[in-house]
Amino acid sequence: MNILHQQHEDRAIGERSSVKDDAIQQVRARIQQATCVTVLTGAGISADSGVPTFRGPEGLWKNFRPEQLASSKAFERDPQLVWGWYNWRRELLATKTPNPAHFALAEMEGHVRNFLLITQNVDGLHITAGSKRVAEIHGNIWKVRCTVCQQVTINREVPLPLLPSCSCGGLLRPHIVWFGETLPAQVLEQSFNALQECDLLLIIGTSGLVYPAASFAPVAKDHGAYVVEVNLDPTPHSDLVDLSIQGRAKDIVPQMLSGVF
Ligand code: BJW
Ligand code: ZN
Repeated sequence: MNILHQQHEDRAIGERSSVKDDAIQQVRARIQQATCVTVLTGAGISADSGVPTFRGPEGLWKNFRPEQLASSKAFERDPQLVWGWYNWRRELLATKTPNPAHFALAEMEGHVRNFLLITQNVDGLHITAGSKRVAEIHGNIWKVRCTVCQQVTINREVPLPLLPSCSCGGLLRPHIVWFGETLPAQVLEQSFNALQECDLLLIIGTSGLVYPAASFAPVAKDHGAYVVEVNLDPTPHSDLVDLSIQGRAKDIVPQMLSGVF
């Protein structure tokens, strides 16, 4: 019991700064030893750039019901309503820039031989920050897809017409994975390969509630990876991971990488 308690204490590293410094030092050592690193990010990393998260007191789902806006049924029922919501988000995102956590991860990929950044975020901020080895598993808000010919194109027009159309005449939709839709097979395969091969998995700013990303921590752990979580709050994965560091991504992530390379 004592050992379990101690392990729990070790994992749940909160505001005690010397303990947190030790934890960050441990992560630095793990990064230095690792030849294969995988990173999973969620809305929390972009929260530090002023992008709203989905859940929580200020989250998008507080004011909008996911099934009304983020499902193919909702789009079939009322595409103008759905495009209105995406136009609002595109307008907001057009004003946002990457923060030090995005930049630190972009720098990290240049120093690790096998590296993959898996992101659930659709905001494109990792790519703006310079990350190249990125798997955007839920799509990208700056891409549109034709519902008829399926062609995907980059489109940064803000706002788009409420019923935007493709050159073939078909209705365009956001190139985003909605609830009940499957993730693109190629990025999913790439992600599972990286999770199974990595020595170190860093999980940053996700509530760990949405599948299949919610299964990534157990998959990596089962394949022998050392798993570190960075989040403002405890998550359903906090007891599973090797190290759970509580704090803001923009502060913790650059500290984890500082002086390592
Ligand atoms: C900070 C911070 C700071 C804040 N620093 N940290 C198995 C079991 C049960 C259900 C399912 C299952 N398999 C599939 C499902 C159904 C469904 C699902 O998971 N439902 C759950 C809700 C239960 N999954 C799907 O439908 C997926 N499709 C699929 O699996 O297909 C096959 C299939 C279908 C149906 C049945 C079975 C199989 C598709 C999921 C697509 C999710 N899409 C969304 C919306 C896109 C719309 C859009 O953006 O326009 O993607 S949902 C939303 O949640 C968005 C996010 O990417 C995703 C994850 O959210 P995230 O990133 O974790 O954000 P938050 O807000 O939840 O958390 C933020 C965190 O940051 C918090 O922890 C904060 O504490 C922290 N934080 N500030 C550090 N500064
Ligand atoms: Zn088309």
